[in-house]
Amino acid sequence: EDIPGRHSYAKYNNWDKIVAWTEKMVHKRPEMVSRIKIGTTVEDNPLYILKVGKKDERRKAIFMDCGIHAREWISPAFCQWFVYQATKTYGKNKIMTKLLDQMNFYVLPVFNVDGYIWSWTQNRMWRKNRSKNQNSKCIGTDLNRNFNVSWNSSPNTENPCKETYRGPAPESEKETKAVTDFIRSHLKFIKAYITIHSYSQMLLVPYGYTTELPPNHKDLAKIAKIGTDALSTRYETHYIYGPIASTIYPTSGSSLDWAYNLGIKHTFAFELRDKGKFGFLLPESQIKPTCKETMIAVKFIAKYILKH
Ligand code: ING
Ligand code: ZN
Repeated sequence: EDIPGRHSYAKYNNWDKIVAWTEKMVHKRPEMVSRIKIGTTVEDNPLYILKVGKKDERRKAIFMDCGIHAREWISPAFCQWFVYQATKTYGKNKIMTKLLDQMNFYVLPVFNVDGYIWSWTQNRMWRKNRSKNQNSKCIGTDLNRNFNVSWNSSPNTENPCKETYRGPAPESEKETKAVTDFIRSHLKFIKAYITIHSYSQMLLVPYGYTTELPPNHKDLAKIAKIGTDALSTRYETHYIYGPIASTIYPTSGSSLDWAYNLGIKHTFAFELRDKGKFGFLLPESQIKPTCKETMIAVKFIAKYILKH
């Protein structure tokens, strides 16, 4: 598995390797995995979703995205691991078999493809996408401030030179638009939205743009508690959980709040390892343990969605 130059789940893979990997996954399991091109980026790279599940589209589904922020490399690594483990353990693991027999997973392994490439080739700490801004030399919009939910309400989102620039309008970015169009057109079936970030070891629920709590807050908190407890059983990794605004910081225009207000009643944002020792530069030796523990929590959420 771990051959120099080749795709590996124990390593960070560049965009070309991830594209080749998507083809391989479809090729290996055509009855379970299909690749959907949902759009293209500013720099004309393809945005691919892998659909994992039976051919039937008309069943409960979970949408999960990784890599909305370029430098959070552990995030795409988790989406790759998830697809691999799902296909590998189907028919062997009782829970995974049940999940894939009854629901679909739409997995977007890299949301911010241009930014991810930039982080690999030019600036490891890049966060935003790579779109040009009018009347500014600064590049990029923070895709996680570009969603149409209280879009213009928080500080540091107006200035194109800030890391958290919201863009010129809600859904101004091709990447955001591709994802929101896809989710809107599959809304009837999408019962949960999961977005993977790093770092901080948190499981976040709505809202970020207000300290008010959503109607089903108690439910969400219960799922987050059991999910993080389950996650910690593997390596004793400690997670905290709670609403974005009070647990990490207030945000506007995030994908999580947008998906929730669109009507997806179960939305979760993971902030994976670590708590700052390595931060975005999480060593490759931690990829597998991080993926294994996160898988436990994601499977728990999926099981809950299937039951309710
Ligand atoms: N943190 C997230 C950010 O966009 C977050 C926190 C997650 C906010 C989900 C809103 C919704 O700032 C990182 N590390 O990107
Ligand atoms: Zn992030």
